[in-house]
Amino acid sequence: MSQIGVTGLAVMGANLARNIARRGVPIAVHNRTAAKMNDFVSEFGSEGDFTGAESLEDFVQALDRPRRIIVMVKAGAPVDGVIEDLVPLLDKDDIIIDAGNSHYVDTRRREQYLTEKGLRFIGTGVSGGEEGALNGPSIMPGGPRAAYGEVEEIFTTIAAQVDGEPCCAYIGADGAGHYVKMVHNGIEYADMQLIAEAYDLLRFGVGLDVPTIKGIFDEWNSGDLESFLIEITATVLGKTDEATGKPLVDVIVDQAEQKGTGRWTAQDALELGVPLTGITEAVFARSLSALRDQRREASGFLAGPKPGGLNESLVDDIRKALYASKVVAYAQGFEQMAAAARTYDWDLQMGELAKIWRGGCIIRARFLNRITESYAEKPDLVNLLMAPYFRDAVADAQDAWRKVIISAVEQGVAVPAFSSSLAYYDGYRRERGPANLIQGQRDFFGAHTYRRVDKEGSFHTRWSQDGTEVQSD
Ligand code: NBP
Repeated sequence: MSQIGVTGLAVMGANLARNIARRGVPIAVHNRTAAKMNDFVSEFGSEGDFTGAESLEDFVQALDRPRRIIVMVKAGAPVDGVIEDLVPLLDKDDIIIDAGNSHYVDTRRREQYLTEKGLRFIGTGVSGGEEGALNGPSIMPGGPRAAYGEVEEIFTTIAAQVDGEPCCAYIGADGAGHYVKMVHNGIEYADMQLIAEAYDLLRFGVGLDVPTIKGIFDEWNSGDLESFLIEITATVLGKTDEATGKPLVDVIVDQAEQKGTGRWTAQDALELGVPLTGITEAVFARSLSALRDQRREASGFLAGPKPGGLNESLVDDIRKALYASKVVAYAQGFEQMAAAARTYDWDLQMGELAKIWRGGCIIRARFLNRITESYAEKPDLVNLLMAPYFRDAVADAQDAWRKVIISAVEQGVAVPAFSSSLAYYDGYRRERGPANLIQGQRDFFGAHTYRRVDKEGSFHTRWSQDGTEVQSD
């Protein structure tokens, strides 16, 4: 009998199944299109104890009870379809694990539905792409804690390991795991956009060639910015296109696609009222990149400075600007998770989250240790920028950060994530901002009332009458 099963053998499910089998865990495998399962078993069957099942019935029968079934199919309706097909075949307390990129709202709904049916549901985020799934991903499981206890050993064994600790920890009830994975992906969007802006400035502001920029990213990867994304940026920049002999980046179309997790993160930030500017700008930047035909036309129509001529001394300032903006993107992402924890009643352990992102996942970075340390020092930290380490890091970087943004604006190089991060920083550190004026305007046209700094209560000025102020409660 198999200890666990995986249904859905596209790239992620196949690699996760191989990862599990390679750790000596007997595993059953299934795919809607049976031929894919048969091909999989022929190719990788020697890597472990696989039981291939052509039907869902055979798959379920091959599993020890309580059954543990990982569903790794396309997010959305296919997950519901697989759940519907599985439910009549399962027994009380069996566990369905949705390890795809499901929206946390769907996960909450599915968990409630399956609980009513006497089944248990774990919605788990899995990060690290195909390579991570095979060699050790970062795993973010949510659902009933007792159910997690039944998969913990397998999950922690297959997860990436950093300093002897698995990059897997129980996140919280119902949709918490998928929520945290969603924000992880949002941070990934911001991180990628910031790196792209740095590249753009180096390339078209400073005027460096691609091999030189590759070298700069290699160098940055040995300092505070050390991370998977900086590392692969250097690798991508170092790749030459065989057909043309040009750097591969120069023949790749400049339209970034998206599968939706960044957009979900931004949408939820709007719902929660969290100022998630960095991630949201990154989503919008991808949307703008998609307008390729319009951009092509506008490039010959709209006026602006021609980029170029920035001094090479700006290179290190760009590194500092990237670091400071990245701190802001993480601060905002963590702020959003804290707001979600309050709203959805999850006991999220912020330091633990940073810890399980240190390995396996796309945003793995040296920097994450600092986040874990900051939360260890102050578990109720309201914002990462208020941690002494990050306060000092941003203070050190801020002159360079401002200089880079000023130069970018002068040169006409769009740096939406750099500049929105700085705007957030400047807004956050203001004791008194300009929203008093907005309240005055709202009271003028809609009698929405305002509060005063010197008295309790709500007030309204009779703007279009005698101009006197009245207290409304
Ligand atoms: P895909 O997202 O491309 O999904 C393909 C799989 O879904 C195949 O096994 C396919 O079966 C199955 N499937 C579909 Br489509 N509709 C189905 C249905 N109605 N009933 C049953 N099975 C159905 O696979 P993936 O790229 O491996 O990703 C799997 C999950 O992991 C997704 O949620 C994805 O967002 C997430 N994820 C992906 C990555 C990554 O790097 N790719 C990283 C992290 C998370 P078939 O063979 O019969 O068509």
